[in-house]
Amino acid sequence: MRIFSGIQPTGDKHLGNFIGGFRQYAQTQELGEGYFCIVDLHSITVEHDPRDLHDRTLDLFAMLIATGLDPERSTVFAQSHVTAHAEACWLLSAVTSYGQLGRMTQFKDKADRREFVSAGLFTYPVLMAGDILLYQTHRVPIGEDQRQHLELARDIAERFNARFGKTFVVPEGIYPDVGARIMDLQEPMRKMSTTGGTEQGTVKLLDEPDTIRRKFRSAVTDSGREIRRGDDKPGVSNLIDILAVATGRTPGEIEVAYDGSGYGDLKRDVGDAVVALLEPVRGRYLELRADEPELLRLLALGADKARAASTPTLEAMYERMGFVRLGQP
Ligand code: AQP
Repeated sequence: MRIFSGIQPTGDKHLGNFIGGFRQYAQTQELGEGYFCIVDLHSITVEHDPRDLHDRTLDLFAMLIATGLDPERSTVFAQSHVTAHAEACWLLSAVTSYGQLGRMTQFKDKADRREFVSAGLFTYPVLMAGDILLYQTHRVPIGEDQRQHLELARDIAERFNARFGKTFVVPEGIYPDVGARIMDLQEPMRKMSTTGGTEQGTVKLLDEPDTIRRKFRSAVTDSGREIRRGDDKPGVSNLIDILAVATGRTPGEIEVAYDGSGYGDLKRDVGDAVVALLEPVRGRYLELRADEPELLRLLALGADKARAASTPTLEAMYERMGFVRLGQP
């Protein structure tokens, strides 16, 4: 089975990315042949600082290894090192509906928040579809926020297959049982996010332990005193989910364990559990990040493996669409 997922080297990575992304990558690499991509081409769809993109790409690569990916076993690489991704995006744009792209909620949210809306922000889901389809992917571990983009990738694969002959596996998403949508601690009606969240409500993977504890202590809770999940309790539900992920217990077990306790106890314990979860990651990350030549060696290894795996699919796309191919020189 082939597994693919991508993550952007934009902003500071946070607890939502850890639960919907990093943690799932390390788990799913055990299921088969894993491809994990730093989607740097996606990061230029909003205004970016070139120096920042460069450094954050290396930061993210170190973080992917620190959170459990094995670059010798899985293929861990940067999207811009494999030109097939940009080519596949253009070819697939021929079978992508303009109307469907305009209905993507992430596009609408991000476009609403800025004056300059790039064409890349609009076509981003086509690039993402190419990322996934190039590897004949069966499963895509992602958070709930990416569900709509994955549905679009499935539609694109089906449309291409119907029009030009079976070329792609139609991929399925894998979403975390608990924590598929981690919410901002200060505004629990919106997802924890690099660009759309609050500073105090976003727990960053590299925050100091005291900062993490403080952010949880000041988390917004709900009216009432009971520690239970429910639509009327978005803040407490979010804390229960986070504690469940950090301790390996179910949300139901946590509700029982905290019956009669106050919100203060819950917030303290979630903070401590998240510190315990992230502290070893932070240590490993700092060690890996200090050895840049080794990171570059591993990135080159990933790029070679990704090129070899994606070339046959790209060739099939060109041939089936009717392009003249020149064969091997
Ligand atoms: N709040 C979240 N809860 C659960 N999973 C999440 N993911 C992101 N936010 C949450 C998952 O993290 C993976 C990598 O995402 P990304 O960094 O490539 O892009 P994103 O989804 O756009 O993340 P951000 O930080 O929320 O960025 P912006 O600021 O662009 O909105 C994905 O699998 C995603 O589902």
